[in-house]
Amino acid sequence: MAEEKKKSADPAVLQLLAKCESCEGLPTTMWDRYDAMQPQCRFGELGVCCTLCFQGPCRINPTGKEPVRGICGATDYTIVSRNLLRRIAAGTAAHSDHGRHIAHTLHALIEGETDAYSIKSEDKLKAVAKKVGITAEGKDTMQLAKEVVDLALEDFARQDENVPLTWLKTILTPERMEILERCDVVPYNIDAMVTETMHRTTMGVDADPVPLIFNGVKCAMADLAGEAISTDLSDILFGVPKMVVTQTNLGVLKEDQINLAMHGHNPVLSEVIADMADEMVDEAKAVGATGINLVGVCCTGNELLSRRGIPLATNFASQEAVLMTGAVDAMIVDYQCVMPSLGMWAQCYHTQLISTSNLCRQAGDVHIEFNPKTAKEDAKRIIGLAIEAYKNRKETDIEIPDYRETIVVGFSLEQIEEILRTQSDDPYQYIVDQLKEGKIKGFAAMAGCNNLKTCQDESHLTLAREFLKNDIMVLATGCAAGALVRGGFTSSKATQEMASEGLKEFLTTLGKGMGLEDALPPVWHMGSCVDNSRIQFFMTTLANKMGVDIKDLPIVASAPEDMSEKATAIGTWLVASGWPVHVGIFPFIHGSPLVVQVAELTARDVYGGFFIFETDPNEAARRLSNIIKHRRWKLGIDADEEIVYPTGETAADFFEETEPQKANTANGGK
Ligand code: NFS
Ligand code: SF4
Repeated sequence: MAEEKKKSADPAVLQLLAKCESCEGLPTTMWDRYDAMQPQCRFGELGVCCTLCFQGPCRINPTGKEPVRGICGATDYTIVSRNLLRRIAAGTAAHSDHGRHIAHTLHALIEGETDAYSIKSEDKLKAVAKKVGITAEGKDTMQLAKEVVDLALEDFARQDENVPLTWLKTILTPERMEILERCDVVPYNIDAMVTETMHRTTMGVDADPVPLIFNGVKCAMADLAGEAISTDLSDILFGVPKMVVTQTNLGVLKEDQINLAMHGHNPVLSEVIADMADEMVDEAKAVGATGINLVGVCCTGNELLSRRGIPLATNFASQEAVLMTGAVDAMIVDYQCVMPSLGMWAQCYHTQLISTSNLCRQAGDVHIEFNPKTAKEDAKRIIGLAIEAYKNRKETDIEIPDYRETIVVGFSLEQIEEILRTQSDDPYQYIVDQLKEGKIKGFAAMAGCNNLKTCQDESHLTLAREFLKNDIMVLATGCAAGALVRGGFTSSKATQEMASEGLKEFLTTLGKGMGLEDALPPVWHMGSCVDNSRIQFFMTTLANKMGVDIKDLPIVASAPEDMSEKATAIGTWLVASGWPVHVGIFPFIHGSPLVVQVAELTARDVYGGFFIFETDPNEAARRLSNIIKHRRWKLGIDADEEIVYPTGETAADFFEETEPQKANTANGGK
């Protein structure tokens, strides 16, 4: 019998899954449902199933036998690229709608319609204003904020197709802007890009994969702008993350306190809940609890973790496990990556599942519609429900796995610059010098989700371990960051145990510079998924310093456990910005050799960035590390003898006997 596949790298999750297996009458877990779903549809997996019109579903035979066209005549590349584009549009819609909601909240504050918020970072407001070309002189804070938010909202409303998105221009090198202009992929309006993508891909519009894919890139660039708006405005409203020591994993739930788990993506409500919780401690005590314990899940969790040091309970795949502890009095969800199964798990316990956005209702939820104008009252009602629910807790249900990791997080770009300034007045020159000296060989941005096609978190941990061995600094966001904090990668102990000599020296110097006894962690948690814009801004600034473009920097990106459409949008703008991007789960495009070729090869000729589809994390780490070598060699930093190709393959790869192309067998299937 085949050995049972390991479900998670996190022992806390394994403990709860084992508890559930031994219990009668509990609902299924995501792992059960994954198994029940096997074998999954090969047509869907290859992206060759079309349901764009009701003549379908049509599916193309990937072996080249009939049918090679859908009923309307669409071939594999048309179907695959249309499906791909719709995923990019969905991801863009999600990120940018999130940005818009923050903008509306800021707007409500400026108009005096809410007392729940304030401008927490005037410095950031000024910095953002400067970045987008607004002068601060002679303007009071609210006036300046109004001009910034109006300009942000204009990126959703502009009708002049010749004016690029303001937030896009600020985050790309001049050379990159030119490349994008040459390819005609500079968006002027975020919403219009989503609309155009949906229009172009509707039945009987674009059938040519080339303009289709370029349109996908254009839409993804709008996604980048939407993310940058989200990050910038959130920092203005809620403060810029600073280094903070805190804890993570399911052991952060407390048996003697009211546990509120905040899940989703948008910090507008969770920030107010965090403000209000202090005011309600007496009410919590009145029902016998010793206090109110806030924890985060997924990216709302990452936002709270970065700005307030509120412990992160877990990441995407184990969101059900948070409820399985039986210790959560209320789970509050805003939107995105909220599994529809949460309702049935909440119903097994005393847990209140509280939805707060009319975009994201759940079966079995209590719905408290969040509104910036009534945010404080909304937050209090929510906490009140949790306190009520606590009375119904059953001691026998409770099992909080005793796993807690102490972590250092909060690496906003502003924080990173402050750290580097302890060594030099010119923080970016300092990085350049360190790269040249070889203390650090490059940077790996690790992002993206969990995906049950692989053991939870395992690929994230493997890749990070390999990067750190090779003097490559890791910058992490989203559920990749969630995996790495729980996996013990964000402490000075991790630096001692896992970092190469050069990296260790670099991090120890910086730690000392900050007046710490120990080294900084070797993985810098930079925030939620929209905060990938922080990483992009970092690298654009570094490239400008060096007088090169992102395509020249010794940097790579990896989403080893990608799951969401949002990850597809991010991967696409990264590639179009010049990043090599590894993806560990095949994104439903391998039914069209042409689309795969565009993603892996043509993209490199056009943008300098490209995708690597590789399910084996060790192999991915090898190629990504090689790409960093290659780029260093091209920059003239290292004159290595070994020939490494831009895609990370070495000469040996082409001569050794290799396994048959994995690309033809998506996710190891047949
Ligand atoms: Ni990103 Fe965050 Fe996690 Fe993936 Fe979902 S929570 S926005 S999409 S699963 S990283
Ligand atoms: Fe089939 Fe064409 Fe309709 Fe798609 S658009 S379902 S390929 S007929």
